[in-house]
Amino acid sequence: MRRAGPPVRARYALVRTSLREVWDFVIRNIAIIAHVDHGKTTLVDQMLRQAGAFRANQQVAERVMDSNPLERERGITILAKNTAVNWHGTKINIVDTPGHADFGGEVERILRMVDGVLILVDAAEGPMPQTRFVTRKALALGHRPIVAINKIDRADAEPLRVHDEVLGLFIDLDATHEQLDAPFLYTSSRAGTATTELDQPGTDLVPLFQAILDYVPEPKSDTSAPFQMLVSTLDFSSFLGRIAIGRIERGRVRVALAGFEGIEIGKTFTSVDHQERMAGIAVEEPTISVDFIVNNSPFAGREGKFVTSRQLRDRLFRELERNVALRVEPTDSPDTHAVAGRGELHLGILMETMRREGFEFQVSRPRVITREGPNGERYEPYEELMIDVPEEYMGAVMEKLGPRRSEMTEMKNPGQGMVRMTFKIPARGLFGYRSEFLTDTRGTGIMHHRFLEYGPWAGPLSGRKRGVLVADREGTVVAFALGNLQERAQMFVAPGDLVYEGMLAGENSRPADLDVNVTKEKKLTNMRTTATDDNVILEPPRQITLEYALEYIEEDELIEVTPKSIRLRKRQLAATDRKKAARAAARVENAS
Ligand SMILES: Nc1nc2c(ncn2[C@@H]2O[C@H](COP(=O)(O)OP(=O)(O)OP(=O)(O)O)[C@@H](O)[C@H]2O)c(=O)[nH]1
Ligand SMILES: [Mg+2]
Repeated sequence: MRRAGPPVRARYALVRTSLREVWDFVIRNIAIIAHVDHGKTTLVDQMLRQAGAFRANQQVAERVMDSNPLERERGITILAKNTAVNWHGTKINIVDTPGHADFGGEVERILRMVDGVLILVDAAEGPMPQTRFVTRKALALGHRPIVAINKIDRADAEPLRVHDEVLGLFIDLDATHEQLDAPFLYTSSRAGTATTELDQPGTDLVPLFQAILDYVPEPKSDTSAPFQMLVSTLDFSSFLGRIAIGRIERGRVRVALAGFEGIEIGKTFTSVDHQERMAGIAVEEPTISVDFIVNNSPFAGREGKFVTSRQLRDRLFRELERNVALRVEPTDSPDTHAVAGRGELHLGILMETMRREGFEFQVSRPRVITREGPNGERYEPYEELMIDVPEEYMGAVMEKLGPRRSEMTEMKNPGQGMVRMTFKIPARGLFGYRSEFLTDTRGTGIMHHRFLEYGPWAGPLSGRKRGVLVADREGTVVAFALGNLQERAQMFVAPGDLVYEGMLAGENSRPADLDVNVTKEKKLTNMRTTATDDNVILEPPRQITLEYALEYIEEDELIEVTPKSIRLRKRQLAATDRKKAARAAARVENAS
């Protein structure tokens, strides 16, 4: 897919000199990289605190760098951000990066802007798939990393084992001698301590600051040379248009630059008389795609401010200005746009942001983006899946992953009753697996996956094992009706919710879909049989989040997203239409 979009009206660029200041100063530029949740943002808090960025009595939120509301709610970093501290006269620019695999491309670009990296590895979990990815990129760029074995305060921490595993990873990734010589620190982001020797507990982060000063080279740009800057990331302002952010390799800028046409990531700005390009930055290709469709449910327009096809289209194209891994393609229908991204979280964050802005829309089931292989055959994306589970659940996991066409590539039994398994699995095979996994391991398992490579199409995969309950009419959900249904189903709706014909009301415990009346009142009689009749005890409905919904729905279903609700529905709302379609499909099947 090519990047498509309307022309940007205001083609102005402002060069942000965030990482290389105009004035001369002793500077260190460092990025903190790690697998998700290994403690990057918490460490930045402590670095800011200990370098005196806050007043002694200042109330500071935890994880200050996770400043946008979605980040705070989910407790994860979505956008890389930079901050700076002054450590005894040295200005340390710190870039906090996201650890989730969907945002790996952004980390890769950030690595081009800094002179050093701090690799954080959880002292219990050890190197995880994303640790491997960011470490590989950092080493390939020639960075000499500083390694922090973090969370050593954890009861299950095994810092020495993890130290060895990190060295093993470096060797695996063909680190140079110099890189293998990386300084190792044992840290607790939470406590704000670092030490080089495990038998001497740390008391503060001084050893970390010292390591940054000692091992991260000074930026080597030459401010008197002709100007050259590599654009590594984009931002957007409605006043300025596209904003190019990057690292100035040479020269200096005193004023904002304006009026550049068609700035893209990987392009180089130079002075006119010295036009030398720098090696470009590859922007990662999307692997999954969903349709964004104008909301045409019977409840359309009730809860959102922006609902028209025009508004939806403009909003999606505007997103392209800064969301570089995203693609938007028009389709045959003006009401539908195919939006492609790096994963369910990447697309889910866009949907969540839009609904908070007041948009209403519908989305289809995600599909993988296939490619042509070397001999013209069909290729699809494969993921590396890493699973940690207590031994007793190993069987359950393997039983489910087999039919999903996974292949185990490694199994380790590091003791303590846990098993770590690594699989190669088609991205399609993972759709809908997370919720099954959590059920199968009673919430004790941990799973992570990230894009691995394109490979030959793995063949057909079976879909959802259970059918759904479909509301057969519009109305208000009644407790009495749910009471009768819940024995054979798990509900998605609660009493008082509004439903329409074709909306999904629950999951059937059997494979078939079932049309049900969830608005059915109890027949009123003069006689009360038993007192309990009136008090149905209802199981709480299943919480449907956007990410859950994306994994859950089938091809003949849609997710209706509004600022207030997430509803699941059949594409064909009328039961009669669905029956007709099912009969037609069966005829085709019989004929073939
Ligand atoms: N025990 C312990 N927990 C920690 C430590 N550092 C961070 N945590 C916890 O780990 C969780 C994740 O911390 P974050 O700082 O958000 O991790 P992150 O690496 O920024 O995560 P992403 O940005 O989503 O990749 C939080 O619940 C922290 O409180 C530590 O040193 N010890
Ligand atoms: Mg973070």
